[in-house]
Amino acid sequence: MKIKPYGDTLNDGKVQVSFTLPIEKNQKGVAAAKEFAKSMGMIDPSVVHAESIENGFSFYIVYGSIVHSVDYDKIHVEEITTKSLSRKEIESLIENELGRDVVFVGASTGTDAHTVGIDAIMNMKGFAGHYGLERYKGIQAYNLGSQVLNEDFVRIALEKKADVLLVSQTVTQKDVHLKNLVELVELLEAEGLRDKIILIAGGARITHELAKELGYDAGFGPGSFAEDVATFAITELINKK
Ligand code: B12
Repeated sequence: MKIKPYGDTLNDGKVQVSFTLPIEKNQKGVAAAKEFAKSMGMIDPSVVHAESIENGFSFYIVYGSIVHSVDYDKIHVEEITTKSLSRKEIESLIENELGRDVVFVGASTGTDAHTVGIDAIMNMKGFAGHYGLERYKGIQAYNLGSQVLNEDFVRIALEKKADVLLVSQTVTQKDVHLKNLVELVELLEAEGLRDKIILIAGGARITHELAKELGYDAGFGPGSFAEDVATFAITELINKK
């Protein structure tokens, strides 16, 4: 099945893009934004928003049509297939199937200072009405915060006898997230720990497919909640028993 973006009428190919240009906001800037959209293959682009954001910088939103379509049937992605359980169901699983507390250790690692994602998954109050792991009976959740070096992360994981490691990576500039994520896998392998723990990555640009490629058990992107992560981890621990 071939699909195209949809704006006004089905298959009209309407898309909207936004970008910043290193110039003042003026009519020349608007014309430059339009030219830029045309060179990206947009037909009849119109600049629907232009705004000055800082001396010498301006922001644009451009709306237009594209001719390309995608064969949806040919698209294959690796996804997590476990159906997420509720917090109560997860707590019962831990009690009945594992009979002990499960230790989660999480951090935003390397030079990454973004904490909101890992907090959303781990903190007591959680995110968007979904409580975080700290709230779960039967889960001991240690959130180490941000800029935690891989060496320290592994050391603390050992000290806490972690069952599950949660790694958050937001900044992807110059592929720093890939290097950092791979380095952690190598460290865990060197310590003989990799097979003993469930290793999970997450972040705005992390997919399950990418995480698997890098040697992780799972990857979670935007829109993930604590129950998705806990369902996956606890199910894996039960399967490993
Ligand atoms: C807040 C913010 C900051 C704050 C962070 C404060 C803090 N305490 O976290 C500050 C100001 C420090 C900051 C700094 C920088 N930032 Co910043 N920041 C953001 C911003 C606005 C929001 C990110 C956020 O909180 N999202 C909300 C959370 C809930 O979403 P999330 O992280 O995706 O988390 C969800 C999932 O991904 C998943 N998840 C996340 N982690 C994990 C972990 C696990 C284990 C699991 C299971 C799931 C999971 O679950 C969460 C809930 O669903 C974004 C832009 C944006 N609007 O997204 C830029 C953004 C992320 N920042 C960016 C950049 C470039 C930077 C800087 C490099 C800027 C600079 N030049 O200095 C620095 C880097 C600092 C550093 N050393 O890391 C870029 C990243 C681009 C890229 N891909 O590399 C973005 C996208 C902005 C942009 N458009 O350019 N930033």
